[in-house]
Amino acid sequence: MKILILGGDGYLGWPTALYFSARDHEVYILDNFVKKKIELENGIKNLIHQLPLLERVKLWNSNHKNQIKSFTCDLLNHRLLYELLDEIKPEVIIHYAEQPSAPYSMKGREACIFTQYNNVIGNLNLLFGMKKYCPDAHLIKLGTMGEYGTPNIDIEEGWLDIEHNGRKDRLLYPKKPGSFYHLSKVHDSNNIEFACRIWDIKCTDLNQGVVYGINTKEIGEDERLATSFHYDEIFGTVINRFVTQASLGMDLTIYGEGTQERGYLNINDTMKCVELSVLNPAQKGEFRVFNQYTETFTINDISNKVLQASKDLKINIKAKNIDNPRIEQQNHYYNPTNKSLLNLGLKHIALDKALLVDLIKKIKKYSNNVLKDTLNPKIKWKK
Ligand code: USQ
Repeated sequence: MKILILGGDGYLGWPTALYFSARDHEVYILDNFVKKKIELENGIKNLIHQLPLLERVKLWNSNHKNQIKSFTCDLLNHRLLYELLDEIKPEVIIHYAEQPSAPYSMKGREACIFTQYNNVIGNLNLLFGMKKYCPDAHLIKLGTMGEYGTPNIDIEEGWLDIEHNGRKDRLLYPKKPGSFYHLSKVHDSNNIEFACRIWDIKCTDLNQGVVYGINTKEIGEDERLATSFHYDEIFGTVINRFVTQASLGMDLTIYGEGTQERGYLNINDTMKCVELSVLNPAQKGEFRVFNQYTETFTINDISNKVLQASKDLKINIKAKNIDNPRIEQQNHYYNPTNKSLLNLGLKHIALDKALLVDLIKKIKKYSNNVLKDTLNPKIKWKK
């Protein structure tokens, strides 16, 4: 299939490009490198020194007959985006090209507005471009489990059957997100659902949980193909931060009581979930939502697992509860479903001790690269 990956330079976009190229799909990448700009502006660096995208693509292409093609394009530049959609005529569009950090979006007015403008308008430009140039393409949009927040009822997959005053309807699930970033994804979901309804676009919105892991089978041990693993307070997700802290012999930073619960998945399972969505497309006019996580944990569950793995490696650390820089519910009900991907055959990787030991060992090799200062959370939800 002709697959266009938006945000193909990112933590997930790059391994997704390699995953589909290795499976003989025709892969096109598009990126505007804005994440790299945010890294520079905030003095953060990913763990492994990366080759620039074009060099990575060249390296991959030198060993594969199926060549990845890469373009620099900002989704905010709708004319260039339209030209590329017209030229490529993709059958599948996998959309990762958004500012992905909740803390960044809470830094202040400018970062918040950048996040929402970049994400929401970029996504709208894409929808208008698809309508005109590739109306039959299947849009696979990376949403987030954080769109739902932590409501006191079971979390369904995007939709909710409601009975109110004796009448029934199937409506979009009510959203209660916890940051301006998560809100941007809520706005995207609403805009896409409307576009499916009026223009017959087909979309799978993947409400993804918190991803962890450093590499995939295609990246293997070749660090020249490394993806952008972050451990800092802005782009580092909690498991990736904890294993980095463990590898440095530092105590784990539990925000607040650590009782907050979320859905998690391994980076390799992201690839599998996206592939299942590609191979089982939505229908024309359908706005389909899959909850893309494989296990749920509290922060305390995760820290206990990381502490046990550390003990095996003779790393003597503990977990420390620090003031939660975020405003989020600490003790809450959490019962989401992920049955759609399971029904399509998803078999998941478990977050077990062996996996964590391996991850800590891998990260330890790069401990000299870690900017320790960037591990401490400084961005607060409430000033
Ligand atoms: N947390 C800690 N200690 C840390 C870092 C985080 O206790 O050192 C806690 C946070 O308070 C939060 C939880 O870990 O309760 C998850 O935080 P996170 O930074 O790992 O993830 P989050 O900000 O929710 O965002 C990440 C991705 C985002 C994606 C989202 C999925 O950055 O792109 O949308 O995970 S979800 O959380 O399901 O919305």
